[in-house]
Amino acid sequence: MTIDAHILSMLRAHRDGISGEEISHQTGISRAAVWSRIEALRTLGFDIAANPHQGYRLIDTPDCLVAADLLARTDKALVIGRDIRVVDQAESTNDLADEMARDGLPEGTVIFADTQTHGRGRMGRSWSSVPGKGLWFSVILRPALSPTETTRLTAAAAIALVRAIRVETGLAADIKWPNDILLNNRKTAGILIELHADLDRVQHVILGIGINVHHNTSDFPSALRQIATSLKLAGARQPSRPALAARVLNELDCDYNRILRGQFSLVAEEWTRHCGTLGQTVTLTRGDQTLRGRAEAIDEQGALLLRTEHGRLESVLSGDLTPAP
Ligand code: BT5
Repeated sequence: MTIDAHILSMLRAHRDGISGEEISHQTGISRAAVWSRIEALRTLGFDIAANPHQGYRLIDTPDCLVAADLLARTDKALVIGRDIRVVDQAESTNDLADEMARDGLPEGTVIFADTQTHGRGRMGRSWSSVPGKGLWFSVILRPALSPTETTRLTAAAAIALVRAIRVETGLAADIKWPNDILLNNRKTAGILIELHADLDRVQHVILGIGINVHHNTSDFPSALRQIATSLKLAGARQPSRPALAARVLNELDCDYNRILRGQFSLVAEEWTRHCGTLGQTVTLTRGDQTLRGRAEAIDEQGALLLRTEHGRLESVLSGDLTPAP
């Protein structure tokens, strides 16, 4: 953990205040150096009060993403969030994370961008990433899974997002298979898994997540205004991007570790409870193929089980669903 992250973590743990001396003792830097780090944090927007009796007290945190702040909030992470970086702008955080993974950065490293110029969805679609309005980030993972098993990661990310949104905003989101998080039937978050793999072994996986947080309708490109929403539009009162970011990482850490421990069934159970797609008759489109059927469950790989009109149970790993007429 960096010194700033350590200081923020102590301020959070001592809401009534902590002395400069104690911070200096725990971080191993001088009291003058503590004061100068506090000044630096104030410049970033952290409201930190100082008085001779109570010491330093964290009054308020800015809505911007600061790596030290996110690290301080995820300091119990087993894997995800061990290293967190923030940039102002990226073409796509999935590309940045991929480069970082190829450079050997460890799994669990997370990269956030305040905006993306070429944010993308699946199959080359674009992802709108307005500056300062949402969370656009990617996580490097190196799971011991076969390429087809990585579908489990989409399910894990989906339930982590549902939980994080509920805890931070009180809103109950629905999962639309495979990778959409919906509020009031509109998309508020999307998940993009990209693999770097050999035939039967995954080298690394980049898990990209986009969440619309502060958008008003006019912040979306016109083509999205009928289909997209944000936490704010769905009724969240003053959602905080850093609090939500840290919560998502903490929840993801929990679900990722469930998968590593062979407990995907727990993930699947929770996914089933939150998935609005199950029980519906749907049309699945995959390239120029279409399939109509009833969405019944997900299997142990994370694939959707679709009962076709002919009674066959098809297991599908990818595609787009629309309600069947
Ligand atoms: C997704 O694809 O939903 C995956 C989105 C992943 C975005 C993250 S942001 C961080 C990381 N870096 C990246 O470059 N990407 C990831 P898909 O299911 O294919 O949905 C794409 C479709 O969603 C588009 O064709 C639009 O219709 C719609 N869309 C685009 N931007 C949106 C937004 N901000 N909110 C809601 N819907 C959006």
